[in-house]
Amino acid sequence: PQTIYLADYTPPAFLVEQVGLTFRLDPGKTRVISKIEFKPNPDSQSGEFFLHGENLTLIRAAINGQEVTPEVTDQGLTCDVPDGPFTWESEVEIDPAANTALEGLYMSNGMYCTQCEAEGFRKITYYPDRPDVMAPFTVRIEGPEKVMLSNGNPTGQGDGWAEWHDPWPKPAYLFALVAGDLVNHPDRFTTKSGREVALNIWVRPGDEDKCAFGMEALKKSMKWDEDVYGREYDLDVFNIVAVDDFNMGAMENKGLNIFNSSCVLASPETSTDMNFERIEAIIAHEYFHNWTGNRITCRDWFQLCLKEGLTVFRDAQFTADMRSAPVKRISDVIALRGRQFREDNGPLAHPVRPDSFVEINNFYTATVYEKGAELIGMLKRLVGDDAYAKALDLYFDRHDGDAATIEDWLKVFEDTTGRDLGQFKLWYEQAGTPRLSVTDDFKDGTYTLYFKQETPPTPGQPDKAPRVIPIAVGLLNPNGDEVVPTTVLEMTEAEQSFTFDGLSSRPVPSILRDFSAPVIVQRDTTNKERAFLLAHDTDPFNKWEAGRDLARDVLIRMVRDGAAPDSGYLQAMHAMLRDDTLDPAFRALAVGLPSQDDIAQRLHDEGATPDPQAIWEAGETLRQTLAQEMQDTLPRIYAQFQVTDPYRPDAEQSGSRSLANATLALLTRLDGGAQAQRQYDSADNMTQQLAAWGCLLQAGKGDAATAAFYDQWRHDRLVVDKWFSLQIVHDDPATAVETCAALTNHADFNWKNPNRFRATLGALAMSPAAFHRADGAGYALLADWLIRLDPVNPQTTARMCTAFETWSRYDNARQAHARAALERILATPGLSRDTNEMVARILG
Ligand code: B3K
Ligand code: ZN
Repeated sequence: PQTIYLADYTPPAFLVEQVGLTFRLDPGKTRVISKIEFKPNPDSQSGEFFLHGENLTLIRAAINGQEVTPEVTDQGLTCDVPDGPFTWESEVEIDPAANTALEGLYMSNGMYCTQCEAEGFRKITYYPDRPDVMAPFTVRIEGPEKVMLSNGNPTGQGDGWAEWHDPWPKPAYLFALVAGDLVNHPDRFTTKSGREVALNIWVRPGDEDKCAFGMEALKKSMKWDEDVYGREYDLDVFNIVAVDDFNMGAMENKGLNIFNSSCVLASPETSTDMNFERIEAIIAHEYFHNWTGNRITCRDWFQLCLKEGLTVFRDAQFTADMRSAPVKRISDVIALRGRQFREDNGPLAHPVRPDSFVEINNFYTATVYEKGAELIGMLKRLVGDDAYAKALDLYFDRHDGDAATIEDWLKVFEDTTGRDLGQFKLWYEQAGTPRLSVTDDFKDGTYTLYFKQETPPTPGQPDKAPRVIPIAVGLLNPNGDEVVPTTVLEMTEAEQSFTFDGLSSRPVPSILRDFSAPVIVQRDTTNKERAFLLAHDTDPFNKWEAGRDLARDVLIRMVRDGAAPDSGYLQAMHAMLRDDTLDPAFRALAVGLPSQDDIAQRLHDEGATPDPQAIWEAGETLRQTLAQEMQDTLPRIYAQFQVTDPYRPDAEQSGSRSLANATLALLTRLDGGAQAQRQYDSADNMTQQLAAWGCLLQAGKGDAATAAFYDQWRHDRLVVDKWFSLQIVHDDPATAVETCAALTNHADFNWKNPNRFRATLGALAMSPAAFHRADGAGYALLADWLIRLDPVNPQTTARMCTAFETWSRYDNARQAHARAALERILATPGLSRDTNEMVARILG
């Protein structure tokens, strides 16, 4: 397979003025007729006319009305073309029904649907399928379907046809078409300048009652982007479609967002509070792409973080505004550590802006998305809120209609602030998570913080230059008062110190407040100091972080030294849980433990070989001990945070439920599941029902609820996904592999549906002690299924290979099992480019 390099970028030889497409829909034989106005690109020297095309049957091609016979390969076609502008026409046949890869035009439950990002449009027709070729599209769809949608505004429809026109020039990856027997949930929005926009969520008949929440989220997003970024919607309609078979969460096609049904359909009975929050965030994310991604797109796929990092940052700001900012920040950092730090510290580490790839679909990663968003947050912190707002205005002004680069992005900040962002750019170019070690010193009223930054080598990047790191710091008096409020220290050297004068006593530092940079802080400190910060820090993030550090330290001592759970930690947690001045959602987060994966990574960093089973057991023991420590408090908190009002998925109610359910999980360790069973029996919403069932499973008392849950929900595919996944996640790691294997034999295990596959095999991959079982059974089962799925759906297969990315942390026997599984995948004849690249990188 060929490697593509950022350094090899050249501008397109031809630009497109207009695209006209006609689709004659037929499941096995869809005809796509294109008429495209090309003109030579004055910025290109090449002159070669090349159109991408894959799995297309070319019926006919013409230039300026004259039939031509292009040279066709399995990648595309070339053809002699006249000087100057010309009209290209082609007719191709494609087979949507056979398209199980879910890329290009495919079918899901009898409905036609497209997914073109990153390079799926070339499976629909011959086209320069690259994001720097932007054009207005006119689309005609012919077929018997009741509803036929494409991008832009509707321009006409009749018996068996519909026409759409999208006036905004767009790259082909934003093209979309949907056709099927769909029903809509309609609404309206009036933009700030008075444009009336018709809004619709399109779903399969029967799902109409699950659209209201998504619609509210859409309207809030539209309003928020006007208020906060001054960005208004620019078409007369905005359509969202829910589809069951989808490789990822959702897609921001211009005016026609397509969603995995799990990321838009919601009802209190079938969706948890977390589902609601995620749906709101994803709807916002895709909507925000209209400006950051669509109006301003990426020059090439190396610039993916230009749209994704910025849009994740914007959706996080939105959620923080709609809900609780500290809770959102803490949850995001938990996710960042769980997925991005893990990636950044393993064989798949790559820069936020990669400089090469084999298959671009393999780079829709936590690094591009979540670390990409962290970089925007750092930039904002460095230049300040006002300069950030000005820079964004300039970005939208200067680059509207462009296919832009990270250089363009940084330049608007440089032009706004006069700052040189050369060093900041390293964050886009260097992979790896910097380690920030901190020591301090107090003398004659002066407190000094010494910082040292170091980034471990990552694949292809042995040496790293120091980066600019915004370190938000506050200082507390020993009595708990804040003596120095949050100050951003700007570290630019490999080693650097900062002083604070005029202090009467040695302060306690609160470092990296609000998680001001995606780094790992290393500091020798005491659990006494951590408990002090947990009690007194004014920064909610660091308050939570202090508890997390404590828990991590306790767990590591338990695993490494066989120590007993530390009583200081237990008391601090107990005090925190009882503190009614604290937000319940915060308390629920604070009482949680660091992930097993996090502990494994820390042990590995210390040079130890982590034992996944021992880590799991330590977590169990610690939870049991916490439950005993808090046994008098748990029933009170559980009762206090029962919600009696009608269900609302807002921050307030979901915060109460999350604390009550965190308490229930601990209570279950004391009462063997009695309370959980009562909650299960009386639950009238999925949050309560699922939490209770999870507790019962954990306690080994789940059998009756497992059967009842299935009977109740077997008709609802999204709930059945939960049914598959929870049985594995809450199983004993000794048997979870067998549970997973048995579920793959269940009649409802439709493995070609990505949601169901992820609910089952993905659940195993997310359970470290089970997946990394000493006998290699977890590795073998996943490898079996990845080998089976690869020819059907390479994208989902490749993505799930990341389960193996930590394999080299473990002992020799486990490594040998993992290597055998990976080599078995790699040796599969006809393995996709996607999976081949992933496994080869993981093996290193
Ligand atoms: N841009 C899409 C992701 C496309 C993934 C292609 N393999 C969704 C999003 O980030 O909003
Ligand atoms: Zn996105």
